[in-house]
Amino acid sequence: MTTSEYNVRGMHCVGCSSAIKKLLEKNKHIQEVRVELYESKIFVTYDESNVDHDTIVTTVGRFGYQAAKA
Ligand SMILES: [Cu+2]
Repeated sequence: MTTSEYNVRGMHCVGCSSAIKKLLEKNKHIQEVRVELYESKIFVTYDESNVDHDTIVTTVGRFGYQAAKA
């Protein structure tokens, strides 16, 4: 497991942050998502042999949010 930090654009409220968290945590290889709403950051803990940077960015992007590795 490893944890990566991403800056997320377009995340404005608790609804956004919980949507992002739920969406990512549907992936069984993602163990935990911690959201810092006011810093526009997420911290994703995942199994790096099954999940990569692109998977995380694409998943978040599906709801119209733009994630970039911090
Ligand atoms: Cu929102």
